[in-house]
Amino acid sequence: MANLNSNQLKEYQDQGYLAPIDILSKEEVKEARDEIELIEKEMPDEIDKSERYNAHLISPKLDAIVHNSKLLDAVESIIGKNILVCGTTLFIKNPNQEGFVSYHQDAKYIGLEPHNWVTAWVALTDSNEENGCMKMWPKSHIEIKDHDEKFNEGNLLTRGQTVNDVPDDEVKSVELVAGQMSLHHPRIVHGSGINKSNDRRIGFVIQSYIGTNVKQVLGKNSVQLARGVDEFHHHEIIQRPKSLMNKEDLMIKKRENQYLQDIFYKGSEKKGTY
Ligand SMILES: O=C(O)CCC(=O)C(=O)O
Repeated sequence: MANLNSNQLKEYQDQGYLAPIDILSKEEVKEARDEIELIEKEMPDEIDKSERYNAHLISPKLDAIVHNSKLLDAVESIIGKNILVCGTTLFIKNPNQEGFVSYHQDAKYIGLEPHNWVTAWVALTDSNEENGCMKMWPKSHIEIKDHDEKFNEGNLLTRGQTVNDVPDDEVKSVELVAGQMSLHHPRIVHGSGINKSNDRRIGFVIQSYIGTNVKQVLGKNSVQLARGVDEFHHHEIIQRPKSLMNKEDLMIKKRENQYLQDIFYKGSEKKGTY
């Protein structure tokens, strides 16, 4: 068992995030990156833009990360022993691209209520100041804040959701070595800058692990059972991938990503890239 100890749990609860936590070996990182890059080569449209979501449904290596027992032990410490996975996102920043993520709170637009959920950001490359690592505003998870929707160029968020006036001197960079992860609270304000390095920055984000009591209030979301028992049956349960880029799994991913688009753009007349 690799449950969080009481100091780690306290830090997560006080600060709104916890990092770094060692999860994957170098081999596991390489296998996952290789599988992402193979999908990008063979089926580029299946893993980019509005299809960057839920790649674990077509990639056994990413699926193995989602169901990694060490990772789930840490998640269990936060949300309890019955755990569902309601989605993943690949946040990839290529060198010489202007991609950034504006400061935002996930809980503002993801539609998961109550906030008995946690997001795991798994580094498949090193992630640091130079290549645009995650930046957290500690203790900002107390309440939901106002967001502007900027739909700005280069913003990797769907609507360019932005919390203004985040105090620079309070923000902390979360530097990770490939194979480590951070865990963040649904209401923590976070964002990231552009990649100024010569390699890709790849974050595989399990967004999110939810307790079985959590509902999707903006639309529909199927889930995988990661651990324990689903006593509430709020969501349709989907299976783990049968094989890499399997036809049936590709169709399930397409359907799930359409549900997500419906959630992300609900009530919006504009549509962004993602
Ligand atoms: O990968 C990034 O830079 C941002 C990711 C993010 O916003 C998230 O995991 O919620």
